[in-house]
Amino acid sequence: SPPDSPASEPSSALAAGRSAIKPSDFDYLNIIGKGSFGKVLLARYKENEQYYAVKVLQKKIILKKKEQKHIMAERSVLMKNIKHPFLVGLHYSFQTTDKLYFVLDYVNGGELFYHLQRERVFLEPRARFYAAEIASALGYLHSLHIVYRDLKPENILLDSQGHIVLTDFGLCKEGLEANGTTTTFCGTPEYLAPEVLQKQAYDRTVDWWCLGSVLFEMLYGLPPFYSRNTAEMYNNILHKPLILKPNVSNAGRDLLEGLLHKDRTKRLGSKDDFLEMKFHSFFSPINWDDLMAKKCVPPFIPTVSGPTDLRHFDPEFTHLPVSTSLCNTDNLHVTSSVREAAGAFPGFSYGPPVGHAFQ
Ligand code: ISQ
Repeated sequence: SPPDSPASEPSSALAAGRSAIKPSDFDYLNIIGKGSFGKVLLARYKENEQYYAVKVLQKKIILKKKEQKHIMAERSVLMKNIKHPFLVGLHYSFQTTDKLYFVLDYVNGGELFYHLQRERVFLEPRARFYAAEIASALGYLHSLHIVYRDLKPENILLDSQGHIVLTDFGLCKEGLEANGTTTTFCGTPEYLAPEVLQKQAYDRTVDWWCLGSVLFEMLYGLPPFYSRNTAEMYNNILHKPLILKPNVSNAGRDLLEGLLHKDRTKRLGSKDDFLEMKFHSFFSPINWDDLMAKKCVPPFIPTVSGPTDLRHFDPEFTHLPVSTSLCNTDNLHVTSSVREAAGAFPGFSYGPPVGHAFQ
């Protein structure tokens, strides 16, 4: 079959008598993210004219990187009926011979760290609000036995109202990160916990380290243990004691010391997970029920004129032409690697339960 025909598989959607969703059901308007695996596009679903972020991954590239287990894990993660106010929602996944597609919520308030870099640091109430929304999302994932692991700045977005949206939980570790040529001033893409750096066993407590790293960067303007020399920074993460300058409140510094414990068994969250955040004094101004109900007014509302306002996305991506990039780059010929990749993702496709319209 030609590369852009749907891969035939007995998905639940097909079994339910619904016709499979396919690439041509969308208009692709812009590229909004790009990496080694593929890209993220702003797309409009023709049937309801709603906007979605469609993540397109090349099967053969995933296979070359031996990442298919990881991607299938991502799909099963996304299929665990994950619904949380601060996690990006998956509407559909489908595949063609040569590509995997994820149809996700479209979020256009920009990366949290895009706004942080414009302002250098956030005041504590603002940092607290974002840290609380992120913590509640991590606690929810942990309750489903999911470890995010790769929480990093580019996966933390703001929606148009100013709420946090985490993307890419479990998906392509190094999959869609910006190409290294981006304008981000200090290029540590990930917040590496000591146990991850040392390739030791890790558990859900890595996520609390990452939360500590995010909070530290929001309050101090640089990641913890930062050095422009990467080797030195890794050494700092493993061996340098955390020294916190006193321009942050006692509660804030106590929380950071707990989250950035090098020994994961002593880290805040190692015992009662999210509950240890919930009851920490730094978060005492937070009403967690209101937070979850999105009743807490965001401290900052991104400027966007509407869904197609792309001002917060990197022009390096948005200025790329869509037509040449989406369906037909190097896949006009069914090569042996395309053939090999075609059947490597059985059961990938996913649609909402029968009786639920696409939304
Ligand atoms: C949703 N909206 C904008 C950008 C995105 C990047 C990755 C995943 C989902 C997204």
